[in-house]
Formats: sequence, C-alpha cells, structure tokens
Amino acid sequence: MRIESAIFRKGIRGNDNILFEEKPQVAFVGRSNVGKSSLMNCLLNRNDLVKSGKMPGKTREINFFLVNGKILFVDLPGYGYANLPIDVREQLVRMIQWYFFQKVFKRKAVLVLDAKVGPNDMDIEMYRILREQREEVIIVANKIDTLNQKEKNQQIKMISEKMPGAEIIPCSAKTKEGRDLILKRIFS
Ligand SMILES: Nc1nc2c(ncn2[C@@H]2O[C@H](COP(=O)(O)OP(=O)(O)OP(=O)(O)O)[C@@H](O)[C@H]2O)c(=O)[nH]1
Ligand SMILES: [Mg+2]
Repeated sequence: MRIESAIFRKGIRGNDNILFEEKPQVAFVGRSNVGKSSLMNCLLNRNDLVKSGKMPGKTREINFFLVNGKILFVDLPGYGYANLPIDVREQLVRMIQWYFFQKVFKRKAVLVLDAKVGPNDMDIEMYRILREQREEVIIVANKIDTLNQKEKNQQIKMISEKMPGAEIIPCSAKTKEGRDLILKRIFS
C-alpha cells in the first residue's frame, strides 16, 4: 500500500463529529514511550507529522490524521506514564476507554508494545478490553532493533503467550523493519 498523503485533521478530548465520519479508523494505542507516534511517522514516511520523542506523557488529546484521503490514523495518548500525577493518568485511561466505546464506522486497533519490555498488567487489561469490544487487534512489538535474534524469538513467544489470539508483528520505527507487513494488515 502506498502512502500518498497524510494530513493532521484535529485533536479531540471528547465528543466530536470526526468520530462518526464514514471512514475506517486505525487507532494506535499503548503505554507511554513505546513508540506509537514514531511508528505512525514511520508508516506514513514522515519525520515529524506526529509529535514524538523527548516528552513522554505530553499527548493529552486524541489526534486524527487523514491518510490517502480515505482512512483516519488515530494517535491516542499513552497510558501508564509514571511521572504524571495519578489523577491525570486516570483521566487519560478514561479517555482511551471512552474512545474505544464509541461506535465508529469501522476500526482496527494497533496495540503497540516495547518488544524488549513486553506487556505489563495495563497492556493485558487494554488487550482484554479491546477483545471484549470486538475490536480487530494487531499487536506490534516495536523497538525490535534493540534485540538480537535469540532475544527476539524469546520475546515474541512470551508476548504471544500473554496475549493469545492476535497476530504479533515485530517492528522497528527506527529501521523500518515490519513496516510493509503492518501497512498490509492495516489496509487489508
Ligand atoms: N530504538 C528504537 N527507539 C524507538 C523506536 N520507536 C520509538 N523509539 C524511541 O522511543 C521514544 C518514544 O517514542 P514516541 O514515538 O514518542 O512514543 P509514544 O508511544 O508516542 O509516547 P507517548 O506519546 O508518551 O505515549 C523516542 O525517544 C523514540 O525515538 C524504535 O523502533 N527503536
Ligand atoms: Mg506519542
């Protein structure tokens, strides 16, 4: 799938008409700092369309990007950033859950993990919620460039045991490993 265009549409914190546009949404969800925004830039062949890096926990909004004029990529705030006050953390989790409770036209969820760290309880809970909501889930094990081949096999096995029932795609927003496969799954 070729990316021909990608533009920022808007950031929301609550109800908005963009949620109900008749366009499929691809929602990137995961813990803070796992590389959701970097992965989106990698997929979209852009360096800084999606704000990433340096300041984890900075994203407090749900950001919508229109891709190829027909599909919405959704960058969600990361959960679990320990340096944020507890009430802010809880508010972000509520916002993420609220988003997934919205009945939208069509949606796939890309659950992003740090391949080296693997899933924690919050990730497993998020996965459970997504399955309960009958979302189509693609699990992405990002930062795979930080592992050697042996560690890579071990981690993928461990993730698939903790999160059974979805495809796990190893990838790196840094080296672009896995990019084509993720795009294929997103656009299929
Ligand atoms: N080595 C390596 N580093 C990565 C990769 N992807 C992202 N990073 C780094 O991880 C850090 C966090 O990346 P972000 O894309 O901002 O992470 P995020 O998940 O959007 O974080 P929040 O917006 O806080 O939820 C940055 O320093 C990135 O450069 C990767 O594939 N490999
Ligand atoms: Mg981000």
